[in-house]
Amino acid sequence: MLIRRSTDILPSEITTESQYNSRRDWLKAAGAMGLIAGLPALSARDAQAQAGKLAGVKPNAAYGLPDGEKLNKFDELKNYCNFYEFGTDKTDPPANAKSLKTRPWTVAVEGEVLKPKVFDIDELFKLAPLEERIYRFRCVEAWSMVVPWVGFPLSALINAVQPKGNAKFVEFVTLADKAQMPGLRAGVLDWPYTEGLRMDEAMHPLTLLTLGAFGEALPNQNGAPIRMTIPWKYGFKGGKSIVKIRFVEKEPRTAWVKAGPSEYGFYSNVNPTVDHARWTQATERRLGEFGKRKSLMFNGYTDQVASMYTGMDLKKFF
Ligand SMILES: Nc1nc2c(c(=O)[nH]1)N[C@H]1C(S)=C(S)[C@@H](COP(=O)(O)O)O[C@H]1N2
Ligand SMILES: [Mo]
Repeated sequence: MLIRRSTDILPSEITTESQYNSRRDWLKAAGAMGLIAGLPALSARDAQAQAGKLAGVKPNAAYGLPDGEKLNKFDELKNYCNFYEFGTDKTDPPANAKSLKTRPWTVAVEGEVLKPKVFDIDELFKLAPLEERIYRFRCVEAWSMVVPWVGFPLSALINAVQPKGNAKFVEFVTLADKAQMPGLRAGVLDWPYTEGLRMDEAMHPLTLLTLGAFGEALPNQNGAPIRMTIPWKYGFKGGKSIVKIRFVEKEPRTAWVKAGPSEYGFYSNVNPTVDHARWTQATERRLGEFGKRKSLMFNGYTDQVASMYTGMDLKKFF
């Protein structure tokens, strides 16, 4: 498959998935040998050959390929999507999201903060250094992927706007534009799609304000130009195509909690011991694999996140 989408490129310029993956293998080996510090993610030659790529992305060695895992393919991320604003079938967003206009784009950051601000998307791209981080990604529907996301910790944005002491939660509001999003005609959710995190979760270093994947800006169907990735939670926590970030005192009622309070909780931590009302969460199917694998508590991120939930009954706060 082609990483670049433009039609006027020479065959010699095309970067294949396997070339991308072999570069990744090299980066992983180099990282293990301590060679990566200060190395730009792409050589000047690469940057020229791959005009669609994001410039200046550095792999964060602390979030390399998890042991025993394999990257999914960019095509799998692009072609198997949940983005109900463009339709409820997995192939609707890749077919319909072409109409999404991602420039100009602003994100209003407001609520209980000292410095509310409307950010232009291109300003956000420059707010903090862009990192590549490979995360496991687990959908509540019991499928999963391993994805190299690009972005920076949400904490960088939070620190820039200075939340007040009474800001206990962060709410993410995503675009709901009937002119661009054919799925809004269906009342499957109470639009706009909203999500939220507790403040400590939002400040957690794993919580990634996400602007790209596989070295490129996000494809429209994956939530361009800006989405959230919270790797220890089910995928639906990661709202796509965000237009507003609000700091609030009370736990926000999210779109999925409104749609099915007995099926979707606010916390939504990946938890193989708490089944969804209609199916098991003990196992999952990794895209590209046959059969099932066992799901991991907190999606494998227990060491980093469990302390945030000490003393909480995770069957009650699911
Ligand atoms: N705005 C919006 N964001 C969304 C969704 C959606 O329907 N609308 N679906 C969620 C769900 S259920 C999942 S699993 C992930 C899917 O992300 P992906 O298609 O990029 O893998 O996006 C999440 N973010
Ligand atoms: Mo999902």
